[in-house]
Amino acid sequence: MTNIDQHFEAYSSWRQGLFKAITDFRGWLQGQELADVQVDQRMEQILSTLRDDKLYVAFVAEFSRGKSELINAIFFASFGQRVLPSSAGRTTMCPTELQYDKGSAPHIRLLPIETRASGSSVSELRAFGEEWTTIPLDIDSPEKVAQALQHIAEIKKVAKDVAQSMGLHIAEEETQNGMHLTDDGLVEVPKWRHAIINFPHPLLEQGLVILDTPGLNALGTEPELTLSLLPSAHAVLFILAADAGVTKSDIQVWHDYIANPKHGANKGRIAVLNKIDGLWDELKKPEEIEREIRRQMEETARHLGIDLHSVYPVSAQKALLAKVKGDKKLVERSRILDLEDALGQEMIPHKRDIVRDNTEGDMGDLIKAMRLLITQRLRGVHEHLGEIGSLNGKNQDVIDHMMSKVKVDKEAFEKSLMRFQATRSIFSQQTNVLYTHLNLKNVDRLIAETKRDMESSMTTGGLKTCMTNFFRQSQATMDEVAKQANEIKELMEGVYKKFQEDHGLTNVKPKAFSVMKYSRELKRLEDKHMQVLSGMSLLMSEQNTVIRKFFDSAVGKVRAIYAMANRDADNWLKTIMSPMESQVREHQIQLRRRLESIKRIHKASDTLEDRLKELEHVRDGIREQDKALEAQVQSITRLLNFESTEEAGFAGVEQSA
Ligand SMILES: Nc1nc2c(ncn2[C@@H]2O[C@H](COP(=O)(O)OP(=O)(O)OP(=O)(O)O)[C@@H](O)[C@H]2O)c(=O)[nH]1
Ligand SMILES: [Mg+2]
Repeated sequence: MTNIDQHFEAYSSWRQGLFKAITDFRGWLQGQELADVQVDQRMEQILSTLRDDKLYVAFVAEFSRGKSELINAIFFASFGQRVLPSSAGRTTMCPTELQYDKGSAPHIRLLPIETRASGSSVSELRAFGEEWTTIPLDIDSPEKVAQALQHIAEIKKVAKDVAQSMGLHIAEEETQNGMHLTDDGLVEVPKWRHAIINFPHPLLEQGLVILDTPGLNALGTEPELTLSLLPSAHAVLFILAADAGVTKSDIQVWHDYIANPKHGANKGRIAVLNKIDGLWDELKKPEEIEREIRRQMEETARHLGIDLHSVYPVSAQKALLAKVKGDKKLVERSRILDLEDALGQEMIPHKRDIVRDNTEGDMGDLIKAMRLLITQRLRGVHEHLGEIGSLNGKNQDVIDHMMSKVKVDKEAFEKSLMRFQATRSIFSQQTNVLYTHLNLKNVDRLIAETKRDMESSMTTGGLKTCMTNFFRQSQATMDEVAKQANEIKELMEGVYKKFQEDHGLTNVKPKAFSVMKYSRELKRLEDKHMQVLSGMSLLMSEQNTVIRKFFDSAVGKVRAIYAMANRDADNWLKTIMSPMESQVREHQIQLRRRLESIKRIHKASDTLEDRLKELEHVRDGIREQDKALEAQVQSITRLLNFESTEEAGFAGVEQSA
């Protein structure tokens, strides 16, 4: 087991424990008839997010720094040989995702570069199998696997205008970034745009997704990668090579795609100084070599503006060799284990916190609703008990009187119910307004307008204004959404309050709908784009590329933000009504029960004692339920606070370390 495996296992067992606890809770709620359809649906949602939970780790660098070799060394040494192609010069020609879906046989899927011309993004094309070339992988033969994966390195020659129509940047000179020209006047371009490898591997099976990227040349050409895949990765490894030193273009990649200048803290970002074996000069003393490594680490840290301890010196090549040969000394000398440990420590807690926060929020709502329901039931029984108890020794007249009182209560409640139904129609009118703001059609209209304006804009400044406007309007719509959501909340607050006053229902405050998350995401996108643009001095011929990039990435993301807001608003609207509805339903049942009891006593078909006993029995049952609920909640809360697994997980790591 490697260090990564241990971190991952601790995380996986935590996640599985949580999954089991929530599944048990769900079963219990069903058994107790505490869960209605809506509660059950929400539990299912929470569970399914926990189930197909993915963890992304990306490898980014200039070409030939050893990204692919490092992936081989960290994750695929047990395969006994190099899995991903790694060689001098530009090797990986397209972004490559390694993952494992047990549902399909091992294979590699390749998206032809020509699909760039269609204007569809990679994420849009994921769902269209016929666009991809799929090649099965024969896992029993490492040679055949390595051979099949050579496709990632394939290039092809196309005419200049074809390359341009695909939005690829052509380098005029050998030293420039971009696609190279050949002697016959053609352009060498990657054959594939994106690759997805379905590969059986224990970590991949548990939800790890590894992203290998080509050097900067291609990075710059697929904006989806830099603006969507990388920012959402739970860990990004940035690789430098000791033989090349820190070059200008390394620094550029770091600043443009990885470092987060705003927040200073580069959470989940790790810098690797690879190829330290190049410094293992046999004629030098170990201290001298160590000093040289340290000097390079310091230089790296200084150039990247990070802490010295955040730079991990390794030799990917020697690590792979050592692991394959089982050479412990060399594994140690390659320093790969320190890096693996750091990777585990950066990425897994980061991911775990995200999962915890989401689950905690969703479960918190559910638990609150369940507690409320039990409190209400308990109070109902107490009132009922009091009422029956007071009948003791009373004559028929008093009982008659009481019965008519309950009847009056019931009628009053039914009238309120009618009012409640009327509010529902106002509620649905208001929600329609909310949905109109969030309608994707409006976003699409804004997108079309922006595109038109950008295309007719003649200057870099003009483009900037168009982009700023686009983001400003997207933000303004979010503000409208916030206003409308607040109105709905106030409406519901009024309804809740009236019910409480009239019928003594429990005090429930409807939750607010916050758009902060989306606004922040919009702002982040805006900053990112403005930053990219500000670093450019554009020639007219490059403007089209910028527009394309913008539409490929930012616009798709804004659309996705809106889609997410739509879904969340949908959930919110459901939750805002449901506590009220379940309370009303409960109250109705209780009123019916009270009436029934008194009726029976009135008709002398039941004795008072029998009735009291029965109610006490019901009350005790609810108390038991309450206790059981708290026990379940406690075990879930403990898991969410990492209490039990934290101990188990880290003890495990320490023992074997
Ligand atoms: N000496 C030495 N060479 C290494 C090491 N890691 C990688 N290399 C070599 O460096 C070259 C580039 O490695 P790759 O893994 O292809 O680099 P990459 O970053 O994936 O490059 P692209 O795919 O072109 O972006 C290959 O010839 C590797 O054998 C190392 O630790 N030491
Ligand atoms: Mg590579």
